[in-house]
Amino acid sequence: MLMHNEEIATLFDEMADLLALQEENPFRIRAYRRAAQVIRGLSRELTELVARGEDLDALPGIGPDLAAKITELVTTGRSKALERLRRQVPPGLVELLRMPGLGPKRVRALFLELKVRDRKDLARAVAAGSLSRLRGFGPKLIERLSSDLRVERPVERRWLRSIAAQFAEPLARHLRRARGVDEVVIAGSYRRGRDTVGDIDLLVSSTNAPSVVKSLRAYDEVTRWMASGPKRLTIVLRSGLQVDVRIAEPGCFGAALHYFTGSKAHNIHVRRLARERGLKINEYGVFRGRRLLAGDTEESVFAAVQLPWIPPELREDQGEVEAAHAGRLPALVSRQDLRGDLHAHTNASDGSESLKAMARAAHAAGLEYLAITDHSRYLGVVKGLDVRRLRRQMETIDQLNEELDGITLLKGSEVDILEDGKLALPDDVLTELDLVVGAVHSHFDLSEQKQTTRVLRAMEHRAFTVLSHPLTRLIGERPAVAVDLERICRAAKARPCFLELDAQPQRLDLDAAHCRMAREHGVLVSIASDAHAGAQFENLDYGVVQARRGWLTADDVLNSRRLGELRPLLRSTFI
Ligand code: DGT
Ligand code: CA
Ligand code: CA
Repeated sequence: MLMHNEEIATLFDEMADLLALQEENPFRIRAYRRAAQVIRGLSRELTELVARGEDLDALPGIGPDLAAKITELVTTGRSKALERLRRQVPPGLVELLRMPGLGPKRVRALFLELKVRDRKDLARAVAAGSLSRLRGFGPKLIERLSSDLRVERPVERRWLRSIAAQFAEPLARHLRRARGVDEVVIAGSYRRGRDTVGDIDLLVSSTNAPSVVKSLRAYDEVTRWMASGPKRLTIVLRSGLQVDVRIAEPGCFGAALHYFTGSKAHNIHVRRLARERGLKINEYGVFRGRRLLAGDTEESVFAAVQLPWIPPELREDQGEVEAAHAGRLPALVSRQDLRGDLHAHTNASDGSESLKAMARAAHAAGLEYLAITDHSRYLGVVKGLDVRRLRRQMETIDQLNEELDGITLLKGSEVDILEDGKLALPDDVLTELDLVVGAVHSHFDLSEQKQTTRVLRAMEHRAFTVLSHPLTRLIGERPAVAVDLERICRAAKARPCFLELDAQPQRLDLDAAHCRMAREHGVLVSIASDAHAGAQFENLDYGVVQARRGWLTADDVLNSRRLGELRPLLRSTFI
């Protein structure tokens, strides 16, 4: 049984939740949360580290106790401590903990005083009006809970693309090794780079379908065979991820790839274009009557309808077919275009590695510059830097820049935008920085009018450089705040300052449509890793995919500039 990092991290998060519900020692709880975060940032599987007998204690945030738990999970697939905790806490309480507004304290109160054990109980208690008796449950919170309870959980489960990748990529690699397999591509929404995917569509080019099926049978992560034909199978992996597998002959692989990459709307548009030219397109090729014109490569399929190849990220029928037809497809930004990164954390705030380690990792990721933007000290953010610590960090950065080769550190801060639009650090220190990344971390529920005014006011600050994760969404967890992004774009253009595409896979914020909006307003976008560990410069790959979905070219991206070009742009934001 192979356990993936994501599964281990999820179990650690669950441990933290269960401990919190028992009012356990906050340090222990935080240790599990931090371990989960560190594990998600690792670039190698823990299973592999354990198998090689490597020292897990050496990982940041992992002490001997957690190391032992990881080893137990990896070798036995179980954790006795977790099973004990699960027996002690009613399972429905953990789900309640995920409802906005409910932390461990409130869930405990619900359980102890009203015997609420799950969502159903909670709905009953809300309807009976018993919540108002409890401390810490104001009318606003009760109203919010009551409306959240009315929304049924969506039946369809979508997966973060980054998490689906951890299960889909190893399967693709496994199949590539099967006899008679030419090529394996993950198609569907995954290939189009959507931030979430409903399922995985795996396309295999092979003349030997039985060998592909045999290889699938030998893959021990498959738990369920749902539908099975000689060339079309649906399976479910242990993680719960569903995978549609299609096997295509090499001669029609390009047509199948185009068909199963989608989107459906894009396919329909291209098919209509083909019909107007007296052609027929399907997953087997492009035909005139019964004569096959094209199909082995995607390029040949597009060429048959007189179109250039369209990058998968654009295939949403959002004008890409027209643009291709007119020869006006944008030259999309690629990872190689990124020269630096303007948002990263160290262990001075909530990151897990030192300044120097982050600088080295950025250099190893091919970057020329890295802005260190630890959190300002303010409410929600633990361990944020106050003025004294920030100044000391700035001095250390100056010293490091003397000694480091091939990478330049920039001095920055991720500063909270307070409810009234003020920044959470004093002006004098802000103006000494190379850049100021402003972010909303509180008061997510303001009206659109108030939220927009708040952000616009922050952007007026003379030292403001980049608006970080402008929508402040967490995919699948927290919706976007209500802001008028059109107005924010206009203000950013006039000011000038920049918008960020935070590339953490769970944020990917700006989203694709808003990237496109920024581009149309001529506002440069900073594709930023928001790395909290050296391994997380990989986030940039996800950010680039999202930027491509937003039609961005290298010119539209702030950090595609070399440092020499970047510096005057950063300075131009100071007023
Ligand atoms: P997902 O899985 O919800 O994230 O989204 P997709 O785009 O991966 O959708 P999926 O898995 O249902 O189908 C994969 C591709 O197969 C889809 O992007 C286009 C193609 N496809 C599926 N159904 C149809 C259809 O009825 N007509 C056409 N033209 N294409 C289809
Ligand atoms: Ca799919
Ligand atoms: Ca599918």
